Amino acid sequence: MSVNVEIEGEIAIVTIANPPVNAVNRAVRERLLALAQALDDNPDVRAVILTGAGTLFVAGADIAEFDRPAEPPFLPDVIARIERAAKPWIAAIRGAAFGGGLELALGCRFRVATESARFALPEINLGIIPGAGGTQRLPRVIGVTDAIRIVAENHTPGGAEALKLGLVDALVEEPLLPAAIAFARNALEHALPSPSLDRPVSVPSPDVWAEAEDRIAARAKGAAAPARALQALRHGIEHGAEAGLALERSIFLELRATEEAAALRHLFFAERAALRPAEIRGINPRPIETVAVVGGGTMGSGIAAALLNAGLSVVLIEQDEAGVARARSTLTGIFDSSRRRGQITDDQASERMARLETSIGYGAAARCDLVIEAVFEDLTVKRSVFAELGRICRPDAVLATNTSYIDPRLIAEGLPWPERFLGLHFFSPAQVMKLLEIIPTPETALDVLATSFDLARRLGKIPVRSGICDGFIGNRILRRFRAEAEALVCGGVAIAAVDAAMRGFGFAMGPFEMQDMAGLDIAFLYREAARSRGEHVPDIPGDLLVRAGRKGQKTGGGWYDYAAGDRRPQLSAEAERIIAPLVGARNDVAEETIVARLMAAMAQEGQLILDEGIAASAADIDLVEVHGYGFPRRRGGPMFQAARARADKT
Ligand code: T1G
Repeated sequence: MSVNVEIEGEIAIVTIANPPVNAVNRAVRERLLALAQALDDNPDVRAVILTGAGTLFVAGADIAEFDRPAEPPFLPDVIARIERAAKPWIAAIRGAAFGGGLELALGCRFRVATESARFALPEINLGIIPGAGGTQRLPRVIGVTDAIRIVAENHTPGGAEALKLGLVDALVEEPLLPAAIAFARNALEHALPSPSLDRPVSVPSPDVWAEAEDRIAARAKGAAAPARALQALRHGIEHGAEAGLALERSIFLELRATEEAAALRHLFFAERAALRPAEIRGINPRPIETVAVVGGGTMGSGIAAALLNAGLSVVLIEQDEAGVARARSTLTGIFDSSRRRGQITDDQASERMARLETSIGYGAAARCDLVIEAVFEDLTVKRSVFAELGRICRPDAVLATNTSYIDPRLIAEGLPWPERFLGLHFFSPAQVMKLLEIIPTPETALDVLATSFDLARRLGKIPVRSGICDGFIGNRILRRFRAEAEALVCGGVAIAAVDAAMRGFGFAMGPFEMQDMAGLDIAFLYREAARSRGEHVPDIPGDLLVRAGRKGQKTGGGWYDYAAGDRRPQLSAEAERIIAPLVGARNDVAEETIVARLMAAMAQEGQLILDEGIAASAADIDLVEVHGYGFPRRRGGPMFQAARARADKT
C-alpha cells in the first residue's frame, strides 16, 4: 500500500496505490490527511490531482476493516479536510469510483473522468449506507432525484452519463493524467466553484420522496439499508448538510454493526474467493468457444441460453425434429422475455440466436470444445449419451454431465480419456440461477477443473466445488431441511406455520410451498427407489400425499390446495386428513423456534459435509444455499447463522 505524490510544476499528483482495488484503509486515510496538510503548506503547489493506480480510481473503504470497530482518522474527516483545503483538489477518474471512492471524489472541487469511469454507492449491497458524506454531497452536485437512484437504488452511471448528470466536470481521453493536469491549469485561471457540501440544492416536492420510498420498499426484500440511505439523504435536504452528515454517520455505524451487514460482507468475500480456489491457482483453463448441449428440455435450453448470453457458440443436440423445434421455441421465448424486460435489445436477441445451431444426432459434437449433457435424470440414458460422446468427441474436449443426483463416476464408467469428464450441476432456470456446482471425479484433470471455474466466471455464475455424495452439497442439505420441516409437522406444528416462519426469516417461499411448486413426486420417487433397493425408509407425510395423488401445484394439490389456474396456496383439510396418521397433537411453537430448528438441521448437515470433505469451506456451503436454494442473502447462509449462534452463546 502506498499513497504517492509527485509535483508537476504547480500541480501535485496524489496517487492511491493499494492493490488490487485501491481500497481506502486506515493507512491510506492517515497518508491522505497528512498530505492534505503538507500540500497546503507547500507554497509551490496551486492545485492537487487525486487519482488511483492501475485500472480504477478507488473501490471504496476497505470492507475487511468493518468487522473491527472503526479507527481514526475517519474517512469523513479526511474528505472534509480535502474539501476545505486551501488549494483545489481535482479527482482524475478511470474505472470504478465506488463507495468511499466516489465520496472522496465528491470532496474534491472538480472531477474529470474517462469513458471507462463508473460511479456507484453500492453500500446498500453490504447492508450499510454511505458513511463519508455521499448522501449529502451527491444531491448537492447532481440534484436529489438522480442522487436517490445512486444512493439507494444501485444506479451506476458511466463516464458519459456522469457528465450529463454534472457529476463530472469534464470527460477526457487517455492518457488521463496529462488531461487532468491541463484541466487543473485551466481551472486555476477561473473562479473556483464552491465545495460540494456548500452548493445549494432544491428541495423536491413530497411526491418525489413518496415515489422513491415506494420504489425502494418494493425492491428491498426486507433489507433495511436502502430505506435508511434515503432517510439520511432526505434529512440533510430538509435540515441542512451538517445535520445530514451527522445522521448519515450514525446510521452508517449502526448498520455496520448489524448481523445483516456482517452476513453481506461474509458473502461479498466468499463470492470472490469462490472464483479463485487455491487448487486451480496458476492452472490455465482450456480454450472454450463452441459448446454442445445434449438435450433441449428445460435444463438444456436454459444452459444453452446462459452460454449464448455469455457470447459462446452453441450446438444444441436433440433426438428428432420435434425436440429441435421445442428447444428453439424455448430459447426464442427466453430471449423474447429478456427483450421485453429491457435486458437485451432486438439485435442482441437475434445475435444470440444466430450463434445457436441445432442438430439431430451427435455428429456436430466432434468439433466442440465442451459438451454438457442435460438429458433425463436416468443412469442408463446418461451412459448411452456418453458412450456416443466418448466415441465422437476430441480427446481434449471437456465432457460434463448436468446430473443433480447420480454419481458422476457411474455415468463416466468406460469413457475414454476420463480425465476430461466432470459434473457441472446447473440450477433451474439455468440462465438465471447463479449457482454452479462443480463435481470432479478422481480422474478429472486439474486444467479441466480450472476450465469449469473459468466457464463459471464467463457465465457470471458462482462456482462451488462439491465432492461426490448423494445430492452433492445443495440437494443433500435440501433433503435434510425438508425432513426436518416434515418432522415439525409430525410433531404437530401446522404446515402453514412452518412456511410462514421461513418466509418471515426471508425465504420467498416456505419449504412446503416450495415443494408444491417443484412437485412432491421427485423426492417420493427417490425414496421409493431406496425402498426398492431394500432399504428401510419409513413413510413420511409427503409419501402419503403422493400416494393419494397429491403431487403439488401440477395436480391441483399437495401440502396445500390450488384453484385451477391459481398458484396461491390454500389451506387444505384434505391434506391434513391424509397425513393425520403420522401427525401428533397440534403444537403451536414460536416462529423463532421453527427457524432455529431448521437452521440447526441445515448447519448440522453442512458440518457433516465439511467433515467428509465434500465442501471445501463453510462459506462455500453458504454460497450454495444463497445462490441455489433461495436462502435469504441478508442472513448469510446456514453456516454463517450457526457461527453467529455459537458466538452469541460464548
Ligand atoms: N474493500 C476490500 N477489498 C475489496 C474491496 C473493498 N472495498 N473491493 C474489492 N475488494 C477485493 C476483493 O475481495 C478481491 O479480493 C479483490 O479486491 C478484487 O475484487 C465509507 C462504507 C471494484 C467493481 O462495495 O464492486 O466505501 O479475492 O474480484 O471483479 O461510504 O471489487 O482478490 O482477495 O471484485 O475487478 C463500497 C466493492 C465499500 C465495491 C472490482 N464499495 N468492490 O471488481 O474485482 S463500503 C464496494 C467491487 C464504503 C463508505 C463505505 C468490485 C470492483 P481477492 P473483485 P473486480
